[in-house]
Amino acid sequence: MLKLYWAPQSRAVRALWMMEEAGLPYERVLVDIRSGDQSKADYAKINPMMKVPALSDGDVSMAESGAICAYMAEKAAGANLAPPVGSPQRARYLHALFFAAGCIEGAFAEKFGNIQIPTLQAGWGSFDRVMDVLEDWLRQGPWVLGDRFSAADVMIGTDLHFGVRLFNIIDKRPVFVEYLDRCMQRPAWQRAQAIDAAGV
Ligand SMILES: N[C@@H](CCC(=O)N[C@@H](CS)C(=O)NCC(=O)O)C(=O)O
Repeated sequence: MLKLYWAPQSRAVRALWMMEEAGLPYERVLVDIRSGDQSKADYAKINPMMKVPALSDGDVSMAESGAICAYMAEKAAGANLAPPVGSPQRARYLHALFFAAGCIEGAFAEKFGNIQIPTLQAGWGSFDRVMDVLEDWLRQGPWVLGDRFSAADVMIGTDLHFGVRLFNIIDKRPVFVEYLDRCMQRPAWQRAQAIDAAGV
């Protein structure tokens, strides 16, 4: 049985949404990060970074929300959450997944920490540049890959939700607002948000 280690109101909601999109049976294991559960030895064996989300699948376990989304897209192949290996759409798909982890996270850290790093050295360039790339990708829509919804939307959609709706650090560009409206209409998003709000 797949086990998702998660905590409400955290980055784990990315993986939660992905599990709901994937549609395979899974068990949720609450890791109370506000009480320090993530630092317990048993959990450190599952994710040595002692953060949520993490996923275990039989004898193996993994972490990093983007990797979990990619893994689940392969595992639940019938759910059609990734373009086929070798297809041209894989280029944007992989780009977007890595962009979320490598560039959006950095851009958020820049904003939250009010840090100034020369664009030449910052792996994400700059917050504004990251937002411009996202807007460019989403302008045509409806999804990051055009007509095809994919695990990349789970990552990008959750991050835009964090930035635009929860933390108010991203301007409400119409392209972002309309994209988020589409994300919110997905039943799997709604189930994940309901679980997250219930907190159990
Ligand atoms: N790069 C990780 C980040 C995960 C992360 O930062 N999780 C936070 C919650 S939003 C956490 O578990 N914090 C608990 C701690 O650091 O003790 C991912 O994308 O999965």
